[in-house]
Amino acid sequence: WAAAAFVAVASLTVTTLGGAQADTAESFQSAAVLADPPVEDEGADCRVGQGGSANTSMLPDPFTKMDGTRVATKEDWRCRRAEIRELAERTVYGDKPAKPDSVTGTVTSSRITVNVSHQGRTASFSASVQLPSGSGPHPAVIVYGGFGADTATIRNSGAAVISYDPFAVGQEGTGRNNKSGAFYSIYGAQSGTGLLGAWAWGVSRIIDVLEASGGSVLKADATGVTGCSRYGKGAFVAGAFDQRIALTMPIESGSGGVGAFRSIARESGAQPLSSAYGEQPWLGDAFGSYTGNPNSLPVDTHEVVGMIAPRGLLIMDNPHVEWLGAQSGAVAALGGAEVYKALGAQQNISYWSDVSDGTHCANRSEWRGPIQQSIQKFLLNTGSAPGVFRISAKKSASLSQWRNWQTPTLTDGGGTGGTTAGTDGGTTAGTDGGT
Ligand code: MCU
Repeated sequence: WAAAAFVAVASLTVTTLGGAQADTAESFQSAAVLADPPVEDEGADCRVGQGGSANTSMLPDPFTKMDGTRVATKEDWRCRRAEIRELAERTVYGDKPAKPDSVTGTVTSSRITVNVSHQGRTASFSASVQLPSGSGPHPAVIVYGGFGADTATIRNSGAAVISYDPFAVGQEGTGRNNKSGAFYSIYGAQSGTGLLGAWAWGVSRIIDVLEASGGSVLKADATGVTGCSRYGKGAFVAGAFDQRIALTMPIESGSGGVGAFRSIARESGAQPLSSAYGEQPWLGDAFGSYTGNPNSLPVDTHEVVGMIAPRGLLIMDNPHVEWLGAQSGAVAALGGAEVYKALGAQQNISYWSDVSDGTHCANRSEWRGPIQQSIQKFLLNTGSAPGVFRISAKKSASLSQWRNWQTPTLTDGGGTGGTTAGTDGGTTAGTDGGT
């Protein structure tokens, strides 16, 4: 009953804040923010069964649960997301373990240190910090590597830049049996988790330290993540696997990143799945069984996009370099956008491949606006999200060829919202406040 009372207050506040005009994205976001501080994995308590392999050239239905029933409420989505997470770990990325036994560290205006210990093993890494102007505490964007990241735009938008060296957590250039870096010091050199999962784990540990620091320099509840190319793959996976990340901005992530695996396999010139698997141990060891038959994957990346919903997501792709498989990026974005729609948060996902310069990881003027808007909306809580799909004509995509399922409108019923849906069919919060 205490929980129900709290929900009632949260719903009431949403109504007051949003008013009758509030769009659904606003209501849902505000409700999420007011109801609870975000946690790394909201579905950690969900029970997930074995699940099987698929056999379909279409994108799997994000809304059909492992037991064959369909998601009907926003609360249902919570544990469906947990199923997708689990399937993605088992078949694509490898396991991303929960918070280790101990995570400590420091946050200053120039540096973050992270010390981890777990079951007798220890590891440390650090990241540099550049603050924006003005007085703090500031939100921050974790920037993978140095590639193509427009750090000036990030700071001009009012967020700090945390420069993250993913190789300190998962080193490139190793074989699959002798992986190294902080993650593998803790979980073993033969861990089946690929570098993308390891790097995502490192991002989560940085956020643990931000939380523990009390937020005097950098806010713990306003973190974004970005990177280009292999670091775009990394940013995508980090955002999917930590629900404390308010804004995810993968750039030119290609094969092994946002691009739908089924689509990559059919997109002319795109980096083949076997190449993305073999070039570096980015993907988990288990993905080796699927590079030749992605149709048997029980998940695809549109559902990894869905794991990010309803949080802020700005996917940027380059249509000029075939290897980057931008068409498959658009397919995944369109498929994942259906999860955002179902949650009433359509404005929170944007996709943009309509750019003129073909240079890989160029600093592009077209993206400055949407990056700034996204940072302001999702990290500073001002203005509105870009909410656009600008798919280059060079790499156009349509979802109808890729799906044989329809998108439900999820109601608020079932525990996290009121006990009945809003009378308008779900575009505003329930009026009964959960009583
Ligand atoms: C798009 O990301 C990768 C690509 O998958 C690799 O094949 C290539 O070698 O490197 C790209 C990258 O990270 O470029 C900076």
